Amino acid sequence: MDREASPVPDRSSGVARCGHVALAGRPNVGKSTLMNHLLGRKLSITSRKPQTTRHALIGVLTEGCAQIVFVDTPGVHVADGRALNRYMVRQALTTLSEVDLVLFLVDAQGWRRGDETVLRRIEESRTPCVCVINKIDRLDDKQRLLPLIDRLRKLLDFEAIVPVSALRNIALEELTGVIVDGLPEGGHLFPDDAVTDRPLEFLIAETVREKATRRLGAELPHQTAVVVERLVAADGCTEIDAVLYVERETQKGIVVGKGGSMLKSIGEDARKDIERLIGGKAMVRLWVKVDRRWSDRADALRRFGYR
Ligand SMILES: Nc1nc2c(ncn2[C@@H]2O[C@H](COP(=O)(O)OP(=O)(O)OP(=O)(O)O)[C@@H](O)[C@H]2O)c(=O)[nH]1
Ligand SMILES: [Mg+2]
Repeated sequence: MDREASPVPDRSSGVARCGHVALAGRPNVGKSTLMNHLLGRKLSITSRKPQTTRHALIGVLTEGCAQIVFVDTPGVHVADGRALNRYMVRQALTTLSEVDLVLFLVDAQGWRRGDETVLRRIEESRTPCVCVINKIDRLDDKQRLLPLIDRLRKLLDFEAIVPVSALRNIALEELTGVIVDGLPEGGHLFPDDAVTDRPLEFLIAETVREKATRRLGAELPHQTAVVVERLVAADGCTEIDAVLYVERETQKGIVVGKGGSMLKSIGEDARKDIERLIGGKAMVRLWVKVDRRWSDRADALRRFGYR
């Protein structure tokens, strides 16, 4: 996705507004896709698999006087006992009370029980909330939205209810307008050319994790973490060494693939995205290591950046 593809209109005149806006919802509703498409660039990783996002990730959009600081959050789910899952849900829930506005995402296909949990937490946070009905491109009959909108109206006093398609860029301009109107007046929190608060190593590690998740789908367990061990810009090419950590030898075999073929494909997919990210050539070398039960060990979580 190119920066030029941004659906955001020019807001070069008017009152200066700035604030934090959380994207919240159950796993897989399209929070990260929506943030990327509102920003007009790929920042947060996405996949068909629920629980893709693990860290609260900031994406900054500056348009004239307005600066929106999006906070993409992990999907709120009933966490199993593992430390990683508890960390993810905590990330999402603490964000709700720290922002100026919440975008509550639901799927156009209808209300689900998982939505209820998120809604209750938003209500508790008392943060103003806009409800975004996503994936309307999947409805052949838009009339089917009406009962859902009716139901949503009764659930909470939303600032607005906006049906969109994040993936197909439908109604994103309208949504941006609604968000800007909901922001407090004030100067910008980030430099106008800022994109995120995370270092390049983080974005690269996440890109590798996305490619592994997409290539391996159901075969790859959630217990995969990626660490960039070396990042050196040399002779017009950025050299990257990264390690994928899994929890068992059998998982290692799956990620490496026959004769290393799977790992090679993941590296190739990642290289293309990384080159777009850094705007130059990259060389990506990947390794796979086993770190037993890392997703349930506090020391390992810290080492992998889950703080
Ligand atoms: N058809 C359609 N698919 C979408 C739309 N938005 C997102 N998706 C797809 O839904 C899947 C999940 O998207 P994500 O953006 O990763 O969802 P998420 O809410 O961030 O998920 P977690 O990080 O796991 O909580 C991906 O396969 C997206 O391509 C949309 O507007 N229309
Ligand atoms: Mg996500």
